[in-house]
Amino acid sequence: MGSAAQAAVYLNKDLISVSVGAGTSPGSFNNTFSGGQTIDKVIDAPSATAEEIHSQTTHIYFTADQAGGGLELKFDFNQEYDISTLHFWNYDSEGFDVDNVDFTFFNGANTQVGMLSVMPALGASPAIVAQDIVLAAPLNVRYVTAFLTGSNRQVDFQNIGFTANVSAPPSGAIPEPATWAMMILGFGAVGSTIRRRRLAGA
Ligand SMILES: [Ca+2]
Ligand SMILES: [Ca+2]
Repeated sequence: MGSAAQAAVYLNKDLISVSVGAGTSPGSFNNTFSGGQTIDKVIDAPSATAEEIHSQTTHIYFTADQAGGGLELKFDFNQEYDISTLHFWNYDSEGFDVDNVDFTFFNGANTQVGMLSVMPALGASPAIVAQDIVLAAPLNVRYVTAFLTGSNRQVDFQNIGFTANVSAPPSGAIPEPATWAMMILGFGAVGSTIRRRRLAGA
């Protein structure tokens, strides 16, 4: 097996997808989707160092009805990556910025492989650049759930991004047929456990 590390890549809409999760609390998206805009605004930064000027066409702005409510985002990386840095472009004033993000990381079999809570820094003004948060190596991540909240119910930010390397394939290469069967069974069991937890916590 070659051991040469592949170059880290910045994961944006060219490589990953994002959707609004069913765990999003009751609330309003304000002008976020005005004029046919989509949630892809979360992942449209061309690079980890890109600047973005805040406007109604570049930001994501959610207001929860109740304190503690927030916006849930579900990322799908399409394959497993080892994440090294998280990038967060926050709004520039306390009255609307994101105050906390709970990240949960899952591998390609939808098994949880890590969690992280982040209190992101305020963005700059007028050009917002990312706060870079070095992660303690969540490995083999395909799916990420992010739950964003503001202490005053306001959630306004520009982008979320990830710098990562494609995960190495499992050593030993091709699984035996019996292993595949176990993986499929395991997937079903994990999926139902997660759904039960989610319902219990709702
Ligand atoms: Ca954006
Ligand atoms: Ca705030």
